[in-house]
Amino acid sequence: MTSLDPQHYLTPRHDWTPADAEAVHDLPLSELIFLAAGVHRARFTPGEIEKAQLLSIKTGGCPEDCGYCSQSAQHESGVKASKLMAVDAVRAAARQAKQNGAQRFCMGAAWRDLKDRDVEKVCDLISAVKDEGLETCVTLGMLKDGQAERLKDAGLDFYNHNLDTSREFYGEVIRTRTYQDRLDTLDRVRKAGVSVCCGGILGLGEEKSDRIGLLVELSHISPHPESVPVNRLAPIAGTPLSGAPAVDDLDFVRAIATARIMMPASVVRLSAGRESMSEVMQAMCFLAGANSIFIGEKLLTAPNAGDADAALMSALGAEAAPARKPAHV
Ligand code: SAM
Ligand code: DTB
Ligand code: SF4
Repeated sequence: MTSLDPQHYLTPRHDWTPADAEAVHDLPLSELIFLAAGVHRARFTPGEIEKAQLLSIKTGGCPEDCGYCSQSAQHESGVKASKLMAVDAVRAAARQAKQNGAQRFCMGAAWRDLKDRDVEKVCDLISAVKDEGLETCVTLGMLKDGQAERLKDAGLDFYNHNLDTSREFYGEVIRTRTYQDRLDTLDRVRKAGVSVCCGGILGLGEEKSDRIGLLVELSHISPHPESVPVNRLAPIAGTPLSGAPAVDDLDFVRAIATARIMMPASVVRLSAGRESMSEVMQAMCFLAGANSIFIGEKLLTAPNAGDADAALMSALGAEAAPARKPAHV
């Protein structure tokens, strides 16, 4: 019998089975959201939403074949490849992000993996962003032993590396790197003492069981990722998945609520795809326990909600503040 008492879920668990997760996911929607909201308020200050700003520091020309991505050299998305940005331009973008209310600055590079020759350059970018008084995050593809330690020494707080979908569906989306490759990189990040940002994408053409499978895999990472981005596919013309059926709004809300319940201490980010969501749908996601967003006009290459967020935050009466955990847990 699935408990409807939030207390039952407050201690992070790593033994979730697909059946346990499905039982939560399939609760009547009002029970599911009420439960998720209970877990959320027990572990965080409700109404506080963390704000992160993305910047693509090296765009396009990526050798990987991720079926959703505008930056793969294997797809005709029209995104032009560019070189790694210079420190001054990144510093200026970080300063602007801070003025716009961001607490974290996330830099993404369209690389399969981090090459040793680029490590020092990326370290300089991390140090510059840190100097501006922001939390730092990078997403640079796969890491080798020793690299995460060097990034940490430069001031890195978070490393983003997503599992994207379930283990079973993964091969339909990406063929150039394995699920295990991703888990190995996440392990290196953790061992270096860098916080883990790891989530996935809904709307790739997956089944409900794949959405549940993704959440189960994330919950088996120990400790749970500190940050769990849940993206809705931003469909990009020219990519193999541009025509994938959109995930139903309420199914998306169910996934957010299930993530909140299964990973009670993690910050759950309502990530890509918000510009295609109504205010009401986003409000349901926050009620269901999402407590972080990307701000600004642009994600990496795709548009983001931008100016619409001021109205959204005001309509929600939400605080532009870090998603803080209460002291008693
Ligand atoms: N190249 C690095 C990597 O893949 O690890 C970092 C950048 S990559 C763009 C980071 C993540 O963004 C992907 O793992 C995926 O989950 C998400 N993403 C990329 N394109 C997306 C899209 N069109 N819609 C939603 N999420 C997307
Ligand atoms: C994540 O999970 N979502 C962000 C961030 N991590 C790097 C990226 C979203 C990318 C959306 C598509 C684009 O801008 O190209
Ligand atoms: Fe490359 Fe990352 Fe895009 Fe995959 S998601 S094609 S690794 S930039």
